[in-house]
Amino acid sequence: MKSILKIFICIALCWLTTTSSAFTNDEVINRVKELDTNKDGGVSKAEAEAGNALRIINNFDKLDANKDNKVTAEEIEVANK
Ligand SMILES: [Ca+2]
Ligand SMILES: [Ca+2]
Repeated sequence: MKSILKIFICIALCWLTTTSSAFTNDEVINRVKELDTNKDGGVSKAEAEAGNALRIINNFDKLDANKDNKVTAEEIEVANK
């Protein structure tokens, strides 16, 4: 009975870690589109805050590789690698 519980916990942990890791490209693109309310192709800090995108807000300076004050899907993908 105990070993079954262990296996179950292991599966649950594995599932959690894989799903909470990097988004797939499609998810990133869709998320950026959703957040990019002025449709300039990138997410500004204000847009990230409006959409409550904590991952982007917390890592904004790191994600914005070309320092144009907006984060594009490409920049997020590069940072995820
Ligand atoms: Ca924008
Ligand atoms: Ca940028």
